[in-house]
Amino acid sequence: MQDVITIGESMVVFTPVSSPMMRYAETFSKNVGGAETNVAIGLARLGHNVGWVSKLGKDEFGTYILNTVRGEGVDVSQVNRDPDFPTGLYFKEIRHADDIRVSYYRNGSAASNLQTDDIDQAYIKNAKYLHVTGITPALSESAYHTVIQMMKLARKHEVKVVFDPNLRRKLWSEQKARTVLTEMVALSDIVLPGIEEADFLFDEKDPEQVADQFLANGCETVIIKLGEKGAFFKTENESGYIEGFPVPQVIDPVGAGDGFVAGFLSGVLDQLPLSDAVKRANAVGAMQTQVKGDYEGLPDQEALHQFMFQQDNIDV
Ligand code: KDG
Repeated sequence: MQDVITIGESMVVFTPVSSPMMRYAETFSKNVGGAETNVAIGLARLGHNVGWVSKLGKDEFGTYILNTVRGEGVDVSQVNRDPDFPTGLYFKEIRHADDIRVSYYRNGSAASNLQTDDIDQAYIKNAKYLHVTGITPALSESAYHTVIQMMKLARKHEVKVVFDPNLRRKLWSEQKARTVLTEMVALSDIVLPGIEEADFLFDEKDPEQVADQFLANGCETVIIKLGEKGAFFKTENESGYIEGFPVPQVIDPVGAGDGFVAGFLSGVLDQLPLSDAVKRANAVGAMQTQVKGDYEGLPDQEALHQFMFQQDNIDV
């Protein structure tokens, strides 16, 4: 039985090394990126059982991603290899920590060919949580149907659905994004939008007001990510702001939101009070910003406890 399963595309990410700009770079580093595997890896490092549902090309890059994710302790038994479509790629220019530019080469990728037939209902039924993001439905019509089907099956089997909108404007139109992400909110138990995403969906910038909109749409728990300021959480019975952890300098912000989700789910799985789960989320998100790479900064249990202990002692 998995604590959490997730579905989505992972890509090989190339980052210019010799110059931050792709047009001048002669060398690139090669890593793995993908919001869903970032979350899965974060959870696995914190000691949870987690599985990933996806498709990869039957190519060298597909093998590289599969080996990397498997090596992090994630169950990859539900990842199919497709000989007819390539593994997706993306390039990440870190011109500055506040100016990250992403170029996708994922149109027609193996994962964008995800189909409802790729889903094993028993795998969903045996999980505690299903994690999905708003990236997967933006990949293609069939990927959209697959992720929606998975959410519906999870609900049918009383598996909690955890949704991070992860709005990626480069992948689809605003109108389509708003329609589909709103549909996904209504199929979710726990939602973790960034404040800009919450505003995008409900035209409301105030965390407390916009949280109510998610609850009115049927979600049980909403956690609004506020970046370095921390987060605001709300359920029918409780709510509150939880301060973020200060970091000396952001090295690479990509993956911080995924780290936040991994930290939160880890706290929930460890049966922490909600406010402590959000505190753990803030810590994991902050730690992920300290290392270059989409998931590389995600801590194991020991590193997390050390970071939180140090920060708590600075506060007193
Ligand atoms: O949240 C981080 C992701 O955005 C990154 O790892 C790559 O999945 C990715 C995407 O679609 O941008």
